Amino acid sequence: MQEISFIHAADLHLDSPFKGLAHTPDHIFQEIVESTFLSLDKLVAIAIKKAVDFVLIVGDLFDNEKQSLKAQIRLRKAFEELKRHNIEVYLSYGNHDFLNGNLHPVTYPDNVHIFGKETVSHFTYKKGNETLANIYGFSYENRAVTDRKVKEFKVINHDIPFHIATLHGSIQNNTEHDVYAPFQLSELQKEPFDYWGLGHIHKREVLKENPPIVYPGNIQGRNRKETGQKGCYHVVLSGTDSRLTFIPLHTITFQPVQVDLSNCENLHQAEDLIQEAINNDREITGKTLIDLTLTGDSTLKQWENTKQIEDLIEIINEMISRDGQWKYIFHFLTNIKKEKIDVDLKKGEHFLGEVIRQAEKMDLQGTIQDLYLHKRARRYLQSVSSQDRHEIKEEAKELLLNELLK
Ligand SMILES: [Mn+2]
Repeated sequence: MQEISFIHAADLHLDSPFKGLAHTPDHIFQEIVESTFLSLDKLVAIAIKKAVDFVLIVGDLFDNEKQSLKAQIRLRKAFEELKRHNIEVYLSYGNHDFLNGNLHPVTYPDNVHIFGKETVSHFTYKKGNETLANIYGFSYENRAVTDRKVKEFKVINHDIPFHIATLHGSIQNNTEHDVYAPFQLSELQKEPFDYWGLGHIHKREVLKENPPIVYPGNIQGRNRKETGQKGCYHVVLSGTDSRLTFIPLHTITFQPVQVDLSNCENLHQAEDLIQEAINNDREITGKTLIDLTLTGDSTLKQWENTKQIEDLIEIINEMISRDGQWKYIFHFLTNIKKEKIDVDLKKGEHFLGEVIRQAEKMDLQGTIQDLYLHKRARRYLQSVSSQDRHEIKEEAKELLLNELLK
């Protein structure tokens, strides 16, 4: 029976600058900066180990459209290594590395097939004399593709056993990412493709199983929103079924950890509880950047105001970051349990009551809109979810009340 096997990856974001993590210790930051490249090396190693027919990379190979020279060279070496093992590569560029932004012309070895236009086209994959698959795709020529590219995907030559579509874009109702090349699930099922290899959304998700419609997610998390294991899919298609295996490629994970310090009387106990939570968290295995949330009451608030929590985290970090398999708390926030005072104050016909009422009415979106419309700033900003907005407002309110009630 005919069979093909391949690796499906997307969103490598090579040479991501990780600017927000520059405050981590030097040896850790060096590893963070190198992490996207190490994940690429792992991808190559796994493709060789599994002896796949080809590798699909569906957009955003580079973090920036200017395409860093270092990333290009590392990628070229990776492709050369795959060529030595007779593995083909089919790639397209996405919104982060759109074609017209590239500064350094680059020639990859001839096992690499690039979708060089914004119109959907295809390559035919042959194994020896046997024609096995058509692979379809397109690249972003400019930063945004808002057309419904899905309409251009048509199966060509039904005599070929496998048809694989690649698309860098978002399912229509996605609110967390910019919506590019939007599609609805039903649209992807109109043509008889055997596999939809998607890219753009950094969270791994199998949208549909038969035939598979898959976001592999990125290969290395880049910030506290990109948590957990990251990697690619190893896919085997045969005439009758499809087998998908997720393969982790990340070098470092981002992991949220929550610790409740409500019943904690002193900082020694707090230290114990935090260490314990980190040690017992089964999600934390290798090198991990920890995003810590501490819940507590007025005692925690006090420790925060006197910067003792910051000191404590620094001490813990010193202990957990030395090891080869280091861990590091790179970000923390406190979640002070609402006390009843808030509710009572809100009703009051006085200044504090007015502050609370105004804070709750405040239109945050309107306040920050200018920043999001700013030509340069908006490129660096992530969208603010309604949850984020709520948290920002709550934090601001808390801050005001604390200062006023001192
Ligand atoms: Mn991306």
